Amino acid sequence: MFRHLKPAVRSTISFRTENGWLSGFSVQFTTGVVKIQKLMRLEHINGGVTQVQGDMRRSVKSILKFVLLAAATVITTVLVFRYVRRVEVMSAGGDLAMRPRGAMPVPPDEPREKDQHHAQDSEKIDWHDYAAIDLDALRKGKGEQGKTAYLVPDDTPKKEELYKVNGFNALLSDEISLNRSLPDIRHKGQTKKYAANLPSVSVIVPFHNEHWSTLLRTAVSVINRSPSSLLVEVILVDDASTKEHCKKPLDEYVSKNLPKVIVIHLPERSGLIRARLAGAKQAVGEVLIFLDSHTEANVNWLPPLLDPIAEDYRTCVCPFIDVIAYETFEYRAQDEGARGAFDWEFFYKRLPLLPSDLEKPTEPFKSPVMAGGLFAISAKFFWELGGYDEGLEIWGGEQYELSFKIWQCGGEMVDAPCSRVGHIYRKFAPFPNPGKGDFVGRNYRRVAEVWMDEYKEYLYMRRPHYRNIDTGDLTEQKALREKLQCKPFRWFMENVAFDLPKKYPPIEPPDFAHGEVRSVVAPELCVDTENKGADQQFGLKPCITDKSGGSGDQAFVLTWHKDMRPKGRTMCWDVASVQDKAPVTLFSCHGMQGNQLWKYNPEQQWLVHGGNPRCLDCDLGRQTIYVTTCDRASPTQRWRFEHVDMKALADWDNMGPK
Ligand SMILES: [Mn+2]
Repeated sequence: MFRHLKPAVRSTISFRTENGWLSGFSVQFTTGVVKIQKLMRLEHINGGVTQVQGDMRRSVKSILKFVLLAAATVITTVLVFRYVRRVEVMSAGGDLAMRPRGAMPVPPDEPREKDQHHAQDSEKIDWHDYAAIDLDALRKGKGEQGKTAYLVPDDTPKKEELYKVNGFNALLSDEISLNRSLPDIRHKGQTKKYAANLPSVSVIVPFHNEHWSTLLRTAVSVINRSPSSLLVEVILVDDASTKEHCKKPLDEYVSKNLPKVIVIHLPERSGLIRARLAGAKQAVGEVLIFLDSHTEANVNWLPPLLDPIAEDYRTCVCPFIDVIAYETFEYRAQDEGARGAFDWEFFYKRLPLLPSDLEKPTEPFKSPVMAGGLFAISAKFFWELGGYDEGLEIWGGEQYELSFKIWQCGGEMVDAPCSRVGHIYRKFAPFPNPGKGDFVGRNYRRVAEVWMDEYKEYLYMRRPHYRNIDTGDLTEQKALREKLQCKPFRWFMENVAFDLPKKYPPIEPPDFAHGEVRSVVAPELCVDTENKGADQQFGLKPCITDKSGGSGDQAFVLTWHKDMRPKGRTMCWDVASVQDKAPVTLFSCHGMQGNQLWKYNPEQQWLVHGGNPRCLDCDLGRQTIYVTTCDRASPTQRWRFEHVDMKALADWDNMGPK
């Protein structure tokens, strides 16, 4: 019988180590007792024979003893913990005081195989630190609750000086508490539970000349909002900073105030990628979490990152990245989430969530590539994958390298909507180019050569000079791919990033038409945006090709997206109004048709707008343009598009976004 009881009891005891999650604690305990009662009842029903009943009484006795003992342990623990916490919280008044860590230190668990389900691993608990949440809710002051903050006065030379070297309002940061409170902007109305048995964590934060208070706030937020039983260490990797505070003052501050934080100083500038590797090599946690050095971990951020890894150690998990405004330090959501992707120049892009993702907005969803700066991966899997390619320089391409490796070599990548970490997106990049030539291009080529097979040609088509960059030795990377029997890139494209080519086609389809758009009835007039910007109307001007020295913006492209763009710009002709003679304005191209859908009809010489078709028309006297009901008899609705690709037009229905 005790064999049956063990799991329940063990879970209660192990729960003691989870840093006093009090409410969950009593739930756990009650569950344990209920389980015991259930077992007893079961035994009673089955045990009709006297002897069994005798055994039963002894069993009941020992169970009761056990229950009492367990209850006593639990109550004592709760009381002691409450006391300890209250005392330490009361003493934690000032800016630099942090909530206690290691009130009940727990050594990191022995590394375990995480790729199989174990019965005791399936138990889920509520990991929230409600005491800390309640305390945070009471905090008031500058930047508290993630609210917009200001400097008074706001125009000091000191502010400018710090802005210049950081790209954000660092002076304001100094006036905000290191352990400021943040708004809980997760989905409302439910408390998600995560495995009781989660792996231990090393957080790795590489930095180069990071500002004092933003760096420390990163570390403090991680410590305060992570269950101390899970967090082994925070490793700050100083990538040969030149600012004085990054050296001795940091070492001293950390050793005095932040026992879980370790600082590594790299002897020479190594770049983001190698700094991350240096941190990872020293880390002892089962899971490595990489963070930027100007971030803030939000409430209960850790369990949602770890739970999918506990389920399968080959899953890499990214948090949702929230926005910390560079000017005001306001904390807000970026959006409702999207899947990471890239275009064929390797710009990071995003793809919409799939319908199945939208059905479960709080569940982790698969993402083809990570944004790069913030993610959790088991150390075991990271090193199986060889970490990052050590041949990558400074920064650039590493998020693709790791993402492709993860997917192609048997892993999976997900974004966890319930794990939120704020990040300061800088106003501008304050650091000078490290003077290493086109290191980004070199990195891209290394990644393409090792992982992308025939798809690398799509990159080279757009950046032909990549073909001539010396990548250095790739033997080791290729051997790794061979050793791990990684899948081809085609598999990745067809199964993971399957909707990427629709939005970012490897080969751009031909445009339907391009050149000037000339009025048939008044052939001296052309459509001209005059280089106007968003939300501005435009109309007709004398055609500039008719006389030399004319200026304007009269070359247009009816693109394969089925929108009308001034050549070389990503502004689109947009009609938002349904009224008659609705004006045409410019708006950022969204590639989603709708208000920006245009088609050229070469027989009628019409430019037709929208799904509910109306035709481009003009007022010759005022030289304005608008859309209105199409009319075969109207001469002012006829336009000559300079070059028309009749073959592409004939294939209209098969082209472009659906
Ligand atoms: Mn950053």
